[in-house]
Parts: sequence; C-alpha cells; structure tokens
Amino acid sequence: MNVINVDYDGMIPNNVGLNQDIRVRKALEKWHPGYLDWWQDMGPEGFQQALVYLRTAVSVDPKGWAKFDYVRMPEYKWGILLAPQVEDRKVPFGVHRGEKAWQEVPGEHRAMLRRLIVIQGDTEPASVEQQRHLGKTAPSLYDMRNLFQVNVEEGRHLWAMVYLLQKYFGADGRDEAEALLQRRSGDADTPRMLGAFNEKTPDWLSFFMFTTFTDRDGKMQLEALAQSGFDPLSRTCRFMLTEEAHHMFVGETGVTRVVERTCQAMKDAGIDDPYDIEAVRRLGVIDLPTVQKKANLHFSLSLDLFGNEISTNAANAFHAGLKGRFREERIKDDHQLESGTYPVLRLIDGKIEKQDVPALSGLNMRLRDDYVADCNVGIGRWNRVIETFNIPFQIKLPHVAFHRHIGEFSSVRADVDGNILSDAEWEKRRAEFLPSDSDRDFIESLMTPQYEPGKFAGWIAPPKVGIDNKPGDFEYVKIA
Ligand code: BYC
Repeated sequence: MNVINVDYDGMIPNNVGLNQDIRVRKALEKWHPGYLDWWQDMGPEGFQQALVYLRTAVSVDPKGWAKFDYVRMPEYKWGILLAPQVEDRKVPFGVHRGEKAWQEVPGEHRAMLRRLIVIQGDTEPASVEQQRHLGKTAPSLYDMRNLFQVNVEEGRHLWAMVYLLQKYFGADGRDEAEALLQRRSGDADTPRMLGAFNEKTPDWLSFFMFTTFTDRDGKMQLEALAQSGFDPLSRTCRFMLTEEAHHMFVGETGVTRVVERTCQAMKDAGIDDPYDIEAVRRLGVIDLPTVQKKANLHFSLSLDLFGNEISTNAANAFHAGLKGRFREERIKDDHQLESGTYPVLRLIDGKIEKQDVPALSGLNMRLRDDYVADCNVGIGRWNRVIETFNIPFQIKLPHVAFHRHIGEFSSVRADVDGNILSDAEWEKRRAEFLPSDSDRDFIESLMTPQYEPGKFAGWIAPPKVGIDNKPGDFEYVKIA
C-alpha cells in the first residue's frame, strides 16, 4: 500500500488500506448513507446541485496534495488521509515518554482517548450546521466557494475521526460514530458538545471571525493531539492541520477585506473619526467599533473551548501520553512535568491574579496562552491595514476574563480590560462590548448576495489573488 497516493477505487478514498480492511470498510460503507443524509439535511442550504470549484486531497505529499475541479458537494470525495508514518516514532511526553508510539489503543487509556476523539469529531459537523445558511447571502462567488471548501473539509475531518472510532473502538466506536450524526448545533435536546459550537453564525462577519478565532482553537487542539503517543491520531491530526491553515486564511483575509473596504470608504468620504458610526454606516460598510465587538464575541467564545484553568482531565491526558502541548518537540524541558509550575490567571477573593499552579494542572492554560499569542499575530495584520489609512483605531483582543462561560471567570462579569463589573454595570455597558440587536440588524441589512462572477458586495474588498491563481472574474460556483 502506497502511503502517499490515495486509493480512489473504492467508495471511500483513503491511504489506510481500506480495501484490505474489510471490517472497517464495511462499517464505513454502512455509516456513509447516514452521513450523506446528514449532509443533505444540515449541510449548505440550497446549493447541493451547484458546481463548486473545490480542492480535493489526492495525496498527503506536502508538495501537491490538492486537486482543484468543479464538484457537486454531495459528490465530494470525502476521504481518510493520514500523514505518513514516522519510522520508529516514540511517545514524546508523559509517563510513557520514550516508549514505542502505540499503533493500537492502550487499554488503560481507552476511555480518555475515545472522549478526546469524540469531542474533536463533534466540532466538525457542528461548524457545518452553524454555517449552513450563509450561501444565500454570499458577498461573492469567491467567498461562497471558500465557505463551501471549509464546509466539505470539516466534513472530511468528521470522516477522519469516525475512521479512528470505527477502526480502533469496536462497538462503542460505532455507537459514537452514529451519535456524531444525531447531535445538532443549538438543539435544545441534543446539542453539540462544546458551547461555541451551539452558537449561531448569522452573517459573514461572524463567519470570518469564527474561522479566525474558533478554527484557530481547532489548530491548537489539533497541534496538541498531533503530539499524541497514539500514532493513528497523531498522523490524522497532522494531515488535518494542512487543511485547517486554509480555514484560518479564509477568516483572517475575510476580516482584512472588511476592514480595508471600511477604511477605503471612510477615506473616500473624508471621514477620519472611526467612532462616527452613523456616518460610516451610511456608506454601506461596517464601522470598525462593530468589527471590534464581533471580535470580542468570537474570541471570548473560543477561549471557552480551552476548558477550565485548572484541569485534571488535561493533566491526565498529558501524563498518559495522549494529548501534548503546542509544538511539544520544540519545548526544552523534561516533557513529563511531574514537578514545576505554570502561571495561571485566577479569580482570588474577587480579584484577578496570577498564580503558579502545578504545570500538569495548568496545561489548558498553557495551550490557551499559545493561542492568544497566535491570535495577536492575526490581529496585527488587520491593524496594519487600518494604519495604512491613518485611521486612529486599533483592534484589540479583550481580556481573558471578558464574557466567559467556562472556568474561573464564568462567575463574574468583566469588561474588555479585565475590570470586574457589577451585574447592573454589565447590563448597562454590555452593548459597548458585544454586538447589540441594532448592530446585528445593521450587519444583516448588508447581507445581500452578489452572485455575479468578479463582483463583490459593497462592504468587502476583493481579495488580492484568486484561489488556485484564477483570474478575478472566475466563476468559482456555477449555481444550478
Ligand atoms: N463547553 O477538565 P475540563 C475544532 C467540560 S475546535 C462545554 O477543563 P478539559 C474546530 C469538559 O468536557 C477543537 N463543556 O475539561 C474549529 C468537562 O466535562 P466532563 C476541538 C466544556 O477536558 C472550528 C468539564 O467541562 N477539539 O477543531 O480539560 C471548526 C470539565 O472541564 C467546555 C478539542 O477540543 C466547553 N467549552 O478541556 C471546526 C480537542 N470546556 O468530561 C472544528 C479535544 C470544558 O467532566 N478536547 N467543558 O463531563 C479536549 O481536549 C478537552 O476536552 C477540552 C476541555 C479542551 C475541550
């Protein structure tokens, strides 16, 4: 079996030798119709027959894994692709550090591993569900194509986790794979597992913020799982990360283009004051303070995805060699963390203070700190655009205590600078920090579709270059 080229002969493209693995192939073939039903019910609404210029992974070779062509989304080749096996790989951290990496599930860690895979798997269809209405208001065919690319790849990521469940977890893996198709984002009875994946993505600015901030949590979590001593999970996540990079590109450049269009419109109209919101909105663009509020919302929701500040789950997963740190291999320490501390922001006697906690218990925060640093790099790009227009405004990440639903700060109200507020103050000032109903109504009023090739809605600038180097007027989606 060639690990680089994908086997396209069977129903499910793969580089894991499914043809020889009759049990797993049959299980996946059985799961496939349910997946397609889910895609029809909960995938992009209204565009299932459209021909979309999509990239499909045809190899895991870093130099050329993607093939671009027109595809109807339900016919997309969702496949199972693992990065090539690293010869003689060892468990890189935890109590088993230095032992041979596991090719089968270590019995004593089975439940913990399954939980991590199920949580990861649950987020993938959730995001497709959250974004299913957006095609109808796409600001261009270019953006619509990017949305659908993200959607089909999240679908593929679900396949990736379902493969691991079917292959390595027997009957309970099959049950979990079914349950992944049953839960629904935002459903009162069967919601998705993590909070941010039950929120709405009502408009395109939300989509760009989601792909900037929430997909970046995906990147961090996948990086941590790519370190896993359970080799099939590590290989799966390594390949998923190559796709995740495009999702963050869509988000970050999407917001950049929103900001650029706003600044350009302000300059053309001679408006220097970014807080003259009414005047800016009259130009049909999104004012920068509202962009900031959307960033506040999506950043804070994404912080919740890192779990509690002090976490026994995280400590256990690291100790067991299942989930590592961001870029574990570049860290210079003993990779076991049985001693040592990590500074964590905590709520102590009603005040936010830094406290040194055992390094193992603080692992969620370590990953979150790496995440915040990574977010700041992205935001820097937005601010550079604003600077080129000489507009006195900077987008900033809010304090980590702001608008939290999980962990230490979920019990208090904090402003974007981390000052604790009374409930009454919070209610009074909430609309300063988070999008209000009228902000949402305004954004919604701009969400009219632009389906003409090469044209863009007035609130967003065109991209610098096309996908796959296509010219500006390329018809990325042929709407049926
Ligand atoms: N919402 O010990 P703790 C992506 C629960 S995104 C609801 O701190 P832990 C993507 C927690 O489950 C990446 N519940 O938890 C992006 C636990 O419950 P139980 C997805 C929450 O385990 C865009 C209890 O609170 N991948 O790929 O240290 C588009 C105690 O918490 C939440 C992963 O997350 C929450 N936010 O940390 C598409 C990787 N947070 O078990 C895709 C796998 C915590 O006591 N997951 N709880 O009933 C993990 O590594 C960890 O489970 C978590 C939580 C980081 C999520």
